[in-house]
Amino acid sequence: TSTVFTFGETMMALRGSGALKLGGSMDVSVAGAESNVAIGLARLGHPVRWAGAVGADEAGELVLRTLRAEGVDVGGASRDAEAPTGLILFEPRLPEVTRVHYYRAGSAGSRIKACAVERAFLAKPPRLLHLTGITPALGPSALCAARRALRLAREHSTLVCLDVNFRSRLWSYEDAAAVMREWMPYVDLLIASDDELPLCLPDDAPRDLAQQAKLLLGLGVGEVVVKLGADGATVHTAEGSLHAPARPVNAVDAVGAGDAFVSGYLSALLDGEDAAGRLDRAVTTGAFAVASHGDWEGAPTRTELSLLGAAPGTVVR
Ligand code: KDG
Repeated sequence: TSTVFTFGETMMALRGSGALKLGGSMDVSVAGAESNVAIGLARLGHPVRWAGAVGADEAGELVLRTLRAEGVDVGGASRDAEAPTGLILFEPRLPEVTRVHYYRAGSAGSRIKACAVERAFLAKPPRLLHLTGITPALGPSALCAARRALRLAREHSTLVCLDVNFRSRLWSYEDAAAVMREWMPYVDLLIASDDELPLCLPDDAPRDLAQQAKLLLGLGVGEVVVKLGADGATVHTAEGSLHAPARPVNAVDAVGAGDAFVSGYLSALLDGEDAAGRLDRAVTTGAFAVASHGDWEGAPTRTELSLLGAAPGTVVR
């Protein structure tokens, strides 16, 4: 059985080395917030199923082949013969500033069908469902599929994790807020950056983060994890709040750090770790992502987790 079920749009990713308009060469890979989490979990040894949709094209083959190679179960994925796999370009414009360009409108991933998600979910009812706020931004079909997944999770007592991941290029603040607010009663574990919390709360919510988290707990969310980037993260539960600083690393690429953080958090949760253990693994996997190029390439295996504490200049022989 797959312990974790997730889906969302995974695209072919092209990463240049400088300003895009100057041309040059690009590296080919894949990127998608949910599949980044899936790969992170698979590397840590957790069975995980990804059930997104790709086009019947070579880019779609690349997506499926990559996930398969990483040990992610893609048995529930679907192929759409009438739409292409989406494309994302990463343009490192300054050492620590990357521009993203999407070519994904009308893509196969955005046209994912609720019935395909339902089939993939029911084939192996999971312990945990992971969704992001990117999927409902992709279009009505993807929104409907995500809603179906939430309903199935409720029917099967599956734990629901939602990473808000607001993408202003894909939809408006108002549209995102309407969906996030509708979803809150279904969410057991909410993960968001500090500026995303208001999207999940009524318009008149207080500005204080701790008060916002408390309101969310009052709405029935079991656990609120606030990502603070270089300042670490804080988890709020009915028992109280706990903060962990970020692990210091030489930052080379922040893309994918949030997803890596989520995979570490979920991994520790599945292992039965307490809040401190969950945060510790999350800031560790997040740091690995920041210290490596690419969305998911730097994700650690279990034995690699301890490498982060090694002194600079360490050679592991
Ligand atoms: O978190 C990184 C991903 O979000 C990004 O690589 C691609 O899924 C993506 C998106 O929609 O922005």
